[in-house]
Amino acid sequence: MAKIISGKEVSAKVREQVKTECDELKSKGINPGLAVIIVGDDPASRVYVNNKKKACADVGFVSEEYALPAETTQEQLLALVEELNNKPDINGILCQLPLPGHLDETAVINAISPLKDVDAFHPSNVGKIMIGDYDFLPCTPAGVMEMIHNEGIEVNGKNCVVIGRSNIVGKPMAMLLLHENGTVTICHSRTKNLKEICARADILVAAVGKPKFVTADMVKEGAVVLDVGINRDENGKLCGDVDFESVEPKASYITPVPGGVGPMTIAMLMKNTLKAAKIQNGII
Ligand code: BQF
Repeated sequence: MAKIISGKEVSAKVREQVKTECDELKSKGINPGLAVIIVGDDPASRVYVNNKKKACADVGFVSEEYALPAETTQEQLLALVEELNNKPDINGILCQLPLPGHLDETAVINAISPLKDVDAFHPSNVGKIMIGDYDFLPCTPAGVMEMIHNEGIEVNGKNCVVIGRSNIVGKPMAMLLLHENGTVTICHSRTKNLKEICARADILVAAVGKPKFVTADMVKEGAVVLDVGINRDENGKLCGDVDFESVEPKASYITPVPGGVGPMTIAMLMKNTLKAAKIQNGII
């Protein structure tokens, strides 16, 4: 029987902390502001952007949404980013991904000022994470670490397995676990003996993007299982990368979907935006 780590609860705690600090900034005349760019009308992106705007309102940030039509050109998008880079009342900028196919995501990420890059996708921020001397952490891996810390789970010396090698989740996740002295293995679509490698993990992070990919036979008795997946199952129901029903009895800790890592991602975005406001105002 696993302890189910509630991302709802842990994220509420983080947001409460951010709100308190936001109030302090406001008393000094500083109003943290986040700009969210969304291009086109992908329904999942719309939900995510709404979640971010709501979280901003909850903690007391100003949020500005820039909803651009799907036909927006690269030049128009880059011009908006440049305008926001130069807007003093905007501390954080994020461009909701994925972008429509004709737009160059890398070019957009590179155009965002690293000081306002609250997703931590800019190569300068990615590089800082690699070294371990960073201002911003990517929100999803940071959210997973926050859950681990909140439970008092020790990473030092543990076998950590991350399934998935994306720049947004898998790679930075592995780096954060490494910084805490985990022995880290990254698995991906070409990995041989994936099941065996996963079954050796003390801490298993699933960021595959396939519904119920991680089954009980891939999980060691007493493992900590963190599910980053947001998928729809055969009935259209939201589900993770982990087959929760079968894995839960074997795990010591497990995160649910929904209500697990997802809400943490949003909370960590708030934390990054607060930090951006502090840095830009010379407070840290
Ligand atoms: C929950 C995201 C894939 C690709 C781009 C709460 C979110 C999701 C789930 C959310 C995600 C996933 C976000 C829950 C933001 C997480 O209750 O389980 C919140 O809003 N997320 C994103 O911005 O871009 C993505 C997943």
